[in-house]
Amino acid sequence: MSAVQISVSNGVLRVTLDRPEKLNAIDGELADAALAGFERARTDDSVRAVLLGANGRGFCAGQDLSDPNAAPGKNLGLLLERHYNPLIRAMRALPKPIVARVNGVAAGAGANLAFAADIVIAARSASFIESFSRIGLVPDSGGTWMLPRLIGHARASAVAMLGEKFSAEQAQAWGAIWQAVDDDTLDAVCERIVAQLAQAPTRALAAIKSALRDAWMRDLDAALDAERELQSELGASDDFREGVEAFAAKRQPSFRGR
Ligand code: T3D
Repeated sequence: MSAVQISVSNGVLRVTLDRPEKLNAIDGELADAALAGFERARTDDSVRAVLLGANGRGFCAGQDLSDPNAAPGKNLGLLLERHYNPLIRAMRALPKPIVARVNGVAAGAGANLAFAADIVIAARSASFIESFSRIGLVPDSGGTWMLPRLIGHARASAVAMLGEKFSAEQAQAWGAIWQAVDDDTLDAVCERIVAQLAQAPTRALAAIKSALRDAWMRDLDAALDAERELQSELGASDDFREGVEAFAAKRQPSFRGR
């Protein structure tokens, strides 16, 4: 049985971590299977949005600390290069939106996996912990890059150095996630959002994702230039034509992602 379940329906590809007995801790197999899911999302034209979730009581406990490949003395940099970095790169480069459904604790690389999604919804009972410093490591999986951008340097320093758990509500208040929702509404909220994204103008969402991501490295002039280029492309898209026609006709648009 695979450590990750992958399925596609109604334009949504679901990547579901499935090692519940280990709180979905990441080993090489799980990381590779998740990467294969995002690769399929990239190449399958029927996929217009991704839902990243997990089975069991936790979202993901980060690196499987019982994995001999990650034991003290091993070259962890190689492990990152082989498994974690390709996964985070694939998520950030995917020209389709990713919704993360965080149902319980998200620790270490598990937290940063969630933060690499475009929209993060967490159950109110869920929590996040940058647990790396507790075992003598630095936040990886993009954490050092993502955290200060999401929550600011002061909070990023504290959560990374202290390694204290913070709640879904705290994560929302800090801007690390989009929403903390009542536990019994988590599925409904995630399904509604991912279904909406799967009906949205996919090329525009891809442009929004890349423009926002790249803006973190650009000055205003470069961002204005990038917006000009993207808008030139989108202005010629079928979905823009449909959006404008639907607006004029006072009807709901039917976007096809083209
Ligand atoms: O190779 C490298 O190391 C480089 C890459 C690093 C990336 C990283 O992610 S480093 C960070 C690794 N993760 C952690 O340090 C988190 C360790 N886990 C915890 O701190 C806690 O378990 C949690 C906060 C995640 C959850 O706490 P709690 O109280 O809800 O559950 P628990 O009782 O601690 O854990 C439940 C079971 O899951 C338990 O097993 P048992 O005793 O029932 O047989 C526990 O050992 C196991 N488990 C939890 N986390 C991991 C794990 N097993 C393996 N690896 C884990 N990360």
